[in-house]
Order: sequence, then C-alpha cells, then structure tokens
Amino acid sequence: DGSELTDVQNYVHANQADPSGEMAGIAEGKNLIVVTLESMQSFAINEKMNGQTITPFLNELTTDEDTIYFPNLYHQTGLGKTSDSEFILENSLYPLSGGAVFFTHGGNTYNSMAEKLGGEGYATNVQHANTKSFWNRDMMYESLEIDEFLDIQSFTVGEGDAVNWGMKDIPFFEQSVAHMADMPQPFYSRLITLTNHHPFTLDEQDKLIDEFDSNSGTLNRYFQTTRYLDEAVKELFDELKASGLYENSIIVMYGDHYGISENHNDAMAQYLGKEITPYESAQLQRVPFFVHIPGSGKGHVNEEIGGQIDMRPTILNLMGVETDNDMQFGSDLFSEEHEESAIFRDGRYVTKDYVYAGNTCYENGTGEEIDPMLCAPFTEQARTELEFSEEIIIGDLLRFYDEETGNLNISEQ
Ligand code: GP9
Ligand code: MN
Repeated sequence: DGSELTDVQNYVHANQADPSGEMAGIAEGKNLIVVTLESMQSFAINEKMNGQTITPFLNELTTDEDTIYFPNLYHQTGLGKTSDSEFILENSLYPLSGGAVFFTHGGNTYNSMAEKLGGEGYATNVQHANTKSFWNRDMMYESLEIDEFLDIQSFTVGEGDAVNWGMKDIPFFEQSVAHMADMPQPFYSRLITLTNHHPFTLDEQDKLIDEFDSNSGTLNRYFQTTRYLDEAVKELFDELKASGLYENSIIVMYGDHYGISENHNDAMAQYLGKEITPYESAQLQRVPFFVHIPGSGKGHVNEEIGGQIDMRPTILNLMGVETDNDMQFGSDLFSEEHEESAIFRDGRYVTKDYVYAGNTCYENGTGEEIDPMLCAPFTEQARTELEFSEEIIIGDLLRFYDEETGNLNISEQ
C-alpha cells in the first residue's frame, strides 16, 4: 500500500547532498540538449591507437573553457543497455538486476527529468533513428512524460546515409538540429546515436583512422567507429552554431555503457599494455560525461568519482530546478557534499579508496588486493541502495509520492 516507501524516503533523505550554490541555475532558461554517446568508454578519450588520435574533437573539449569533463563517471546499466542509461538519466534510479525496466515497468509512475522540465515550460522530445518500439521506448516515453518521440519515421535516410544498425550519426545530427530549430524554446531534446554500436562496421569513406591489430575484430573496429562518433559530435556543434541555437543551449553528453565486453580482455590487454584484472575491468566501466555551457567560462576537468545516477541532479541544478524532495539516488557532482562513489548494477562499486570487484577488495589507485573487511561496510550499503531502488520500481511506489511536498499519499491505491 505504499508504506514501504517510508524507509526508502528516509534513506534517500539521509544520503542527499545539498546541490552546489555556485553552479545553481547557471543554465536556467537555456535549451538543454543531451546526447547519448553510444558505447563510448572513457579509455579512448585523450589516447592514441597506433599513433592516431581516437577522439580529437572530444579531446579538445576536455580543455575547453566552457566544458566540464568528468573522467571518473561510471556507467550503471544492466541488461537494458542504452535504455537503462536513459532510465538512470531521467530518474536517478538504478535499473533492474534482471531484465530491462523499459520493458518490465514501462507503465509505472515516474518523476522524470523531462516531466520536471516540462513543468518549467520546456518542450521535450527524444530523437533516435530507430523504430519506436525498440526497447519499448514508445510506451516508456509516455510514462516519462516526454512530449514527442521522433523515431526513424521523422528522418530521411538518403543514399549512403545508413550503415550497421541504420542511419549514420552525421546525417542524424544534421536532421536533429533541423528538428530542434522547429521546436518552441526553451526545449529539452535528447539525441541517441547509433553508429558506434556492435559490430562496429563502417563504410570505407567513414573510416578516419586505421583498425587496431589485435585478435579481436570487435576491438579493432571499435576505434574506427569511436573516431566516427567523435567526428559526428564535431558536426553537431557546427550545425548548432550555424542554426543559431548554440548560444542559448547547454550540451550534455554521456557514454551509455561499455562497447567492449570482457570477452575481449586479451585484445584489450594488448592495447592497454596491462593485464585486465577484475580491478582493471571495473575501471574500464568509466564512460565520458561532458557538460558544455557556452559562454560560461566554467570549463575544467572534474575528477570527482560518480555514476550515471548523478547526471539528473547535476543537470537539474544547472537548470535552476530544485530536486530537494525528489526520490533520487544520485546527487549533484558539483556539490561539496557529493560522496565519491559509483555502485554498479551488478554489485561492484568504486569509492575514493576502494574498488570492489570479483568478490575482492582492492585499493583504488594501486589496484592492490587489500583486507576484505575494509570494503565490508560499503558492500552492505551498496546492497541496501540497490534494494531500495528496486523496491520503488517493483512496487511502482512513486504512485504514492508527492514530490512537491515530500508527502506520502498512502491512501491512494
Ligand atoms: C537501439 C540503440 C542501441 O535503438 O539504442 O541499443 P543497445 O543495444 O546499445 O541497448
Ligand atoms: Mn547502447
């Protein structure tokens, strides 16, 4: 009947960090553009492969005066892959331990970022060049109160514009910006890319660097499709500037999940020049997170350890939207009080001091195996947190919650 929510609310409240005052509202009233960087992992940023730069444009952004780059943000997705990352972004809840929440709980009550911004007068949409029903997006987006879903039917796939799973990212971005130009402002538009997806195939003319030379064709090609995605992002920025939308928008980009699974550890070890232990494997779950605020001068590399659940509170604080009463498990990455940690969906976690993976406690930084007792308290907290989040989803508990007041409406059935 919703009474389970009391414990969850107490936990969420006790663990909340006050958002940063310095960053509060610095993007208020601006358009919000969020880009999902398919399969992009942080290990490729500011690195080379056989002497060739993998992500030249994103590398530039890491030192740009208007860009904050987070190198230590971890993905927290499970079986729902891209859709899990969307779920985390919109709700600051963990996805499920089994199955994709977009499929299993697509009809629940949520309090999404889109709903919050909609309440502030924002027009909201998602743009993605795939069929509507993939990952049950069409259903879930209704529950997330996203006004409009521009799927493949809203895009024109010209000759040579498709590869791998479908429309290439460059023509996709060109048309997405045209769609944005038609939206009433301010808007929140979310763009989901597709080209940098397993099996990472490209047309010859889009291969801007060589393949790698390991025994894994997957990893070898991954460098090329990542390079292509970087080029597409550069194109997106150019298009936004040409359309006049750039100055009045903030652009947030995040990697959704790993592209290279543990099946390719030998090849990955060859590239990184070190053995892929469970410790290294956990470190490879880092995905890039960029916050680009034109004209802000706020650019820096922010080493804070965090997870995808921190994206919603971080973004909404920048947008000047309060989340004090929201049932969110993350917190503002710019907050002094933000706790440096990331709990993975499978129970692994990273804190400032420890990495827990493969049932082993490691020292963060050195990767040395240490006394498991040191990790024990946090292992327990990680389990509790994942359980509370799961309870909300399984019980559809946000039905009983009024985030305006923070009151529980236990009477409502
Ligand atoms: C499909 C795209 C890729 O529309 O988002 O999904 P993934 O396989 O990465 O979850
Ligand atoms: Mn994906």
